[in-house]
Amino acid sequence: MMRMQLLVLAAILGLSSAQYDPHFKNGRTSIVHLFEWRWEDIALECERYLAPNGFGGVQISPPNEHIVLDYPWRPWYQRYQPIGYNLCSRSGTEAELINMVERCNNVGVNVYADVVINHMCGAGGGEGRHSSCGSYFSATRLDFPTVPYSNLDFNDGKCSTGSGNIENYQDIYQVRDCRLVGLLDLALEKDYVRGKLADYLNKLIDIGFAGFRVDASKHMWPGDLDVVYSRLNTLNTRWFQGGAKPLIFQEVIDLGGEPITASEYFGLGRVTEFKYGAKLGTVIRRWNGEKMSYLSNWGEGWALVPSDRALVFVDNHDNQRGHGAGGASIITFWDSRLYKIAIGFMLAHPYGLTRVMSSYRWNRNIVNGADQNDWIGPPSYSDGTTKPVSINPDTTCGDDWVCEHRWRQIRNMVIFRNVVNGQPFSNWWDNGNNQVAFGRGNRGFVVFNNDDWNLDVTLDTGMPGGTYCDVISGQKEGNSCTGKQITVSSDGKVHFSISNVEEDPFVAIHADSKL
Ligand code: QV4
Ligand code: CA
Repeated sequence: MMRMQLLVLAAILGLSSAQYDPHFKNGRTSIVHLFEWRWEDIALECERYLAPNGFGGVQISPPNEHIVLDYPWRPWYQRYQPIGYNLCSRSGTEAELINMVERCNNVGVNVYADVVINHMCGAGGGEGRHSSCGSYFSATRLDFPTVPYSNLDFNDGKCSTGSGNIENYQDIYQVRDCRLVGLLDLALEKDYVRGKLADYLNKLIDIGFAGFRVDASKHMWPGDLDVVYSRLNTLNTRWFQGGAKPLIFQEVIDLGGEPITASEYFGLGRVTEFKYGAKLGTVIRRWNGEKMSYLSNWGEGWALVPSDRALVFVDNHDNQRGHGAGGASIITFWDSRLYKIAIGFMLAHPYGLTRVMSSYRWNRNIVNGADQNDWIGPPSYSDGTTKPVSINPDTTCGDDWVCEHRWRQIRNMVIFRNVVNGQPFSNWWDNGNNQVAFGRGNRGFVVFNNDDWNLDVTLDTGMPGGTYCDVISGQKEGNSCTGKQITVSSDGKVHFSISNVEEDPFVAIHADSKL
């Protein structure tokens, strides 16, 4: 009885230190994925932009040693083909990585690593020292001496398909024990392999990482992951509370229709909710008769995973270029007007732990719906090294770095989410079509017009009376407003008018944008 009560107590107290918690500082609420950025640039960005603008954390590209591919030339995806767990990568050296984590943590911005632990490089990866740290390996002989892994550490014997690859996603044994697109599949049932993976993750935790995106989690057995996670250290107490566990968000693509579901991984950590961007994209594109008014019960009401298990995003590094899953409805920076609406909705809505994508531009070449240039890596010099992220005088980025997170509308909605944190979803209104509005208690209110006609309506906002600055068309600067001014009457009502042809057909006000 006593023991039982203690266990229950431990479970309750443990909630805040559990692997679902991002451990954000100072009331911050969102993660930004700085895809393919160099460590030095991320350190600078934490100090000069992310901390001052209230970003809670950054997801980085895989920090471990990876294959270097000559054909196609230095594709971004070479980083999803590990050679070992040394910490030199296309983004920089181990010293630069450590320096970055320290500098980000010192300004209260958490760092999450993308960890690739399901596999090593592709079976066709050859042999030699063609890797980011120059370690010898042989994909042909399944030999990775820098770990070391040998042919005993892979799943080949367990996979029953003729090709050795996953051929049928309806067969859970293939999905977990065969090769994902030819990538050499690690035997996570082996204690030796589990130990190597736990050592790698612990090295990152000790450096000061706050958690992990676990790549290809669908392709690993939940029981094996459980053992690896159970061996993880708690976070570095230089920056985090004693006993804090790393945030874990697992890449499980579950759009329905497969026997493996995201729910199998809920006990282990959060999961990436891929239905979120696919469905929201369909609504905002107004495909299949979908309308924004249907979003009144967005979240679990749309069969999304429970909010406290969800890591949500409009697009990710795969589905913005046709990899992975999500399909044509996914909205990206290429459709910037719709993208701002989608991100604005995501950041205003209380559901899920939100991640903003930050991309680079590449030469798209779409033939029959497929991008022939989906492999192109980050902006680079001719020797294949990544260009620094340059910053223009107007604070946007140059050299083909898109920096969505620096777009005024997106950055200001990241701040909006912090200001309304913990407030309930309230005062929903819709016109039965694509004009919708909602509040977050008495701390914030948003209105969207995604119809082909003007919006003109008086709404109950739940906000205290006064004049507020719209943070989409501009923002509050000192005591003035560079955008639209919105007057809330003493009873909380506002008359909104939003033309359908405005650059950004939505408006957002919050407690800190009051003039
Ligand atoms: C090729 C052939 C195979 C052949 C193999 C032989 O296509 O049929 O067996 O050679 O060696 C690249 C190439 C791919 C190539 C493979 C191995 O694109 O053609 O196979 O390398 O050489 C990224 C890219 C992949 C890339 C991979 C490794 O998206 O294209 O493969 O990196 O470089 C599913 C999963 C999900 C996954 C998603 C893409 O459930 O987990 O597919 N998403 C994650 C990452 C993603 C990454 C991986 C998983 C793998 O988000 O970026 O794949 O780590 O939905
Ligand atoms: Ca596997």
